Amino acid sequence: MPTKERWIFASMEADVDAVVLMNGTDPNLDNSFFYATGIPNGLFEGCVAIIQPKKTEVLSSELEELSSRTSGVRTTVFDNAEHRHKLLTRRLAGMRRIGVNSREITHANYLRIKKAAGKAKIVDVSEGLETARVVKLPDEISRIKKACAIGSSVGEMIPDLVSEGMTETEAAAELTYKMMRLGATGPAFVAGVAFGSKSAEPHYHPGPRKLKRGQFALFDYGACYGRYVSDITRTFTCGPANKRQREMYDVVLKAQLAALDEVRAGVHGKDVDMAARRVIDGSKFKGLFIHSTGHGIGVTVHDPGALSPARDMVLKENMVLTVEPGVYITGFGGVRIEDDILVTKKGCQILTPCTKEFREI
Ligand SMILES: [Mn+2]
Repeated sequence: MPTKERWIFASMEADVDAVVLMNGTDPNLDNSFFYATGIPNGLFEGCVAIIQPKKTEVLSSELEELSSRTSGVRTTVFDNAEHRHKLLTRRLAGMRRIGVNSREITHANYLRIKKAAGKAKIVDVSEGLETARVVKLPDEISRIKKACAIGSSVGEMIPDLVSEGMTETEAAAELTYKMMRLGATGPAFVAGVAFGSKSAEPHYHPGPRKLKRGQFALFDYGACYGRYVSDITRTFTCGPANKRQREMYDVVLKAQLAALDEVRAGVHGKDVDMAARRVIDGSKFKGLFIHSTGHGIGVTVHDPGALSPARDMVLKENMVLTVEPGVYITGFGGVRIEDDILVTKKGCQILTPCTKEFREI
């Protein structure tokens, strides 16, 4: 397997001497900084990673020195912004072309790098970084698998953790608590727990709404482990489902299984999307699947990579993607079923094997 540095440079078309990634203040951090360095801990505000084909160096603040050093990355500590500028200027001296990640750098930091780079040309390598990030290396896959295993285990527990009368925020807290008790280093994002008609909003944040009998209860959540995440969705009804709820669930499950069946290296992402969309659009819920079928996961919940009619991509071995069709009826509710998968030569490995048979709370 190639080193992370080799992998990054092999994925870029641009010929650069180094890639310089510089974090702003939280939340304006460059996710590729954490991707490239692999450092699992710390915040790294204002820190810089200099990636070259054979070495990576982090210019770290004192606050992150231990996190950086214990991860095995070559580390130099700066005292203040002026010292950081001196160190960076020295490191970039003699280079002709320097890559930056235009998609995640702040404008202020771009100007700082430009100043330190002197006469060197600044090149945008964000596309190459995305190409690198979409196919996962073994260490990344092992962290994602751990995050997925935790999310999947908690998915099995949902009917025991959540009950009628509980609020969405209480249910989100229960899921988050269980994930961290199982070793997650945090939640991947605020658990999207949506009851009743709110389940028709795919990016809903939990509120004070109480679960009532007869409602949908949708749980979209994930664990974070060593900076890598999982993203899983399961939908239930509180008490027995009515006919329409059950029809929605069965169509979404059928669509999800059809999409999973399509996945293997060499297939187009838009064809996987189409496999799910065909099932839904061939049912009475035509037109109610309002997003794409999946996206990459990694150091972010929406990592590069898509199973979408709009952004096509040929699947490769070791991509990690979500497969998550849904049906949404405004004012009534929604159903989504989401798994995380590892693309293999002949198909895929489901990393979140939690039950998908229809379940009640
Ligand atoms: Mn997702």
